[in-house]
Amino acid sequence: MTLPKKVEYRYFDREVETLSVEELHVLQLERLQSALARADQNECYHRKFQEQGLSPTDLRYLEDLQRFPFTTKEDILTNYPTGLMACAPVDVVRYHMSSGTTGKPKVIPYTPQDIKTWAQLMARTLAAVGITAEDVVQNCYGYGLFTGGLGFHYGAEALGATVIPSGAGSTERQIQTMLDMGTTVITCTPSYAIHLGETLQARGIQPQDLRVRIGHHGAEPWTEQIRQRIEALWGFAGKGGGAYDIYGLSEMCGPGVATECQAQEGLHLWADHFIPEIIEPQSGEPLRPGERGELVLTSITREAMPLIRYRTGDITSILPEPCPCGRTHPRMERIAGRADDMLIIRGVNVFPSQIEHVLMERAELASAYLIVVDRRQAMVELSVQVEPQVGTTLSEDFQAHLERVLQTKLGLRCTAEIKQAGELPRFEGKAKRVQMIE
Ligand code: DLL
Repeated sequence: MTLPKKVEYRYFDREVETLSVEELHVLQLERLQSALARADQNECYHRKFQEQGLSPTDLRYLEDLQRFPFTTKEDILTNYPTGLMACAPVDVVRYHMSSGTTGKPKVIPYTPQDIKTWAQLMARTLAAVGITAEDVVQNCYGYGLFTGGLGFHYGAEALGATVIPSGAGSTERQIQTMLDMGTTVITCTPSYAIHLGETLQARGIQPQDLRVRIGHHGAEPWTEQIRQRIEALWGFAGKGGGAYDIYGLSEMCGPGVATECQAQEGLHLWADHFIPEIIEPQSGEPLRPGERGELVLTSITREAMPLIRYRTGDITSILPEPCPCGRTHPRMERIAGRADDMLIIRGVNVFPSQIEHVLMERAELASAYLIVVDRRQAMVELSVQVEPQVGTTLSEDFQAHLERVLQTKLGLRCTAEIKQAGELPRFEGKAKRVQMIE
């Protein structure tokens, strides 16, 4: 019998990452009190607190946070561009912007200290998946208003790794760069990791021709099946690495709020900077560890724009068991999707990630797919467009079979449409997997 290889867990700041829960709570309380005091200097927050008859000094225990009001995306947008800022404009050294689907973007200001904190958090995040100063990180997240590019860039530099700021897209150039420069880590969305991997395969480049051993992927939901596909395409396991999930949102800093560690059993949420709560999305009532609901985050070290009880819209749960890596920061399960991405089809709720889960279990299907929701008739119709892997011929009854499987697993009738290999869209940044026809 071969025993599984023992993982040597890496840390950036072991002391902080393994603080006892009591020590973590003491630190959180102290930081939360000053974050509330800081937020209270902002007119809008001050008014919100007053309306509830609260002042920052009313927070004596961590549990008191639940008495404070939620902050929503609408709060940021109605105070566009910088109405929620808690520092003087002269103290801002950078703005990022996160575009919603409609209208104005959310504007996120940073002080010099916010940039430093973020870089340190990202260095910690990268180290948690096994990246070291020896690594060559090819950063294929978009640079610019999106936080992915600069977030990974500063973090990798703070770790002492070598960064190639190659940005999103230009797949042929990305491949040449990784071959020539001996890239050992790629950072990009999971959908781009698939696209890049498929392109390598199509060019006849084998995993052993490359030194890439780690992929750090986030900015969009992805399933365990996609992880397995990425790891297989890139041959990560054979090189002692893997494909790891990283979570973040511009409002909190960008990437670096939570990451998987080498154990790949949930994402550690850095609780010395962010306090998580899980609530029932409709009622706002708190949920217990293990129960799935909306993630609410309070940033306790952000200077330029602290956010108190911010409703992220992301659906997850806090995992109650300790992690084998020894980190004490709470773990959350991978994000199932955003509450407002949930599809309600003829009364059945379904997340696109649940459909992805079913599709990606079929080895004969390529990783590209498109979910089409047709709302033109009173009866909403759901169809799923898929394509075979290159060089695979699907059996004649495949379509009917897939429709049956989807119906059984989702409890929902839906049509499967088979496209030609390579016909469906590929993505360089965040994938758009759902098309609405209204
Ligand atoms: O996507 C920050 C980021 C960049 C995270 C690179 C990871 C890697 P935003 O553009 O503001 O920021 O989008 C944030 O993306 O609320 C989630 O809905 C989604 N999201 C981010 N990471 C994940 C993930 C960046 N690992 C929004 N799994 C969030 C699922 C994710 N969804």
